[in-house]
Amino acid sequence: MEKKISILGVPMDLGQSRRGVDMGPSAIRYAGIVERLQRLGYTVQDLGNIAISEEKNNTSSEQNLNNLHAIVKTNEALASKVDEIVKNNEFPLVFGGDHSISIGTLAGISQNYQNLGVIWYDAHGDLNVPETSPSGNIHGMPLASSMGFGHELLTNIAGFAPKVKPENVVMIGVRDLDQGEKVLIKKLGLKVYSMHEIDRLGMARVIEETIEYLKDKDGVHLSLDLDALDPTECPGVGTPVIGGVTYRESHLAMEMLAESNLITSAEFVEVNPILDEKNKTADVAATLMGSLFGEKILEPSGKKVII
Ligand code: NNH
Ligand code: MN
Ligand code: MN
Ligand code: MN
Repeated sequence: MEKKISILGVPMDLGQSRRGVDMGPSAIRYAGIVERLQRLGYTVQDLGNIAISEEKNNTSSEQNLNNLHAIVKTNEALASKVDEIVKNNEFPLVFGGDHSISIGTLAGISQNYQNLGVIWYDAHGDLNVPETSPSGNIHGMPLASSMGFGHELLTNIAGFAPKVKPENVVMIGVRDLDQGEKVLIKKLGLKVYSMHEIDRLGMARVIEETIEYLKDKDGVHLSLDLDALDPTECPGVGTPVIGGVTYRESHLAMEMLAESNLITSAEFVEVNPILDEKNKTADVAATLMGSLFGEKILEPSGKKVII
């Protein structure tokens, strides 16, 4: 893993319907993430937040794509910033904001890899296109968009498509899919560890298999939606789904990914402090990041942290 980490906040809430997720980056910073990563020996620079565009939609061909233009504009800016970070040999660590920002993160990262792997850790598939979306919310579309499915303005961020090959994607934690998403999963033959597989195999085996599946990629991006975790442990998310991954399982997953040394970029999204209980969800996000970057219970880290 790169020893230099560059943090970018994206206070985006236009990809979904609940206000407050724009405060996610602040909440994660407040949880002490910069200091935590510094204690682990990294050089950390916080680049602050990307400005969110307020551009209005303008044509009727853009139905069921709420706030399309603002999201496209913001993602273009995010993509070039992330691209710059990767080209500087720094590890891009992006804080959301809602999951629509993943379109920009992946657009920036994928320019720098031939064969990028992606781990989509989420209760949802995020595989909708405007024709299948029940909500018109773009945070339900980023994985489809990044594989080249959906409105051209979304698939073509940074001027090229697709960003990710379907065979390079592993989905973990899925338990709420819309009809069209199920069809796309079948059609593309996506690798999915739904809650059913996690229950049966256990998280250790799921991550072992994921590592094995992605080990030959030239980079692996982790896109972690906090709603993958159970709402009892992560209540601060806009679309909670009962029966999620536990904190311990997620923690183990991050430790195993750290040991694998495969992860080359990451984003943590959908933290909504307004819906949270005492910043619990942001604290979980920060702790998971600690583990992803190598924090271990039995190794000194300079300060007592509960992991
Ligand atoms: N599938 C639903 C939709 O497209 C919900 C998506 N919500 C998410 N995705 N939080 O991760 O609107
Ligand atoms: Mn338009
Ligand atoms: Mn998501
Ligand atoms: Mn989700």
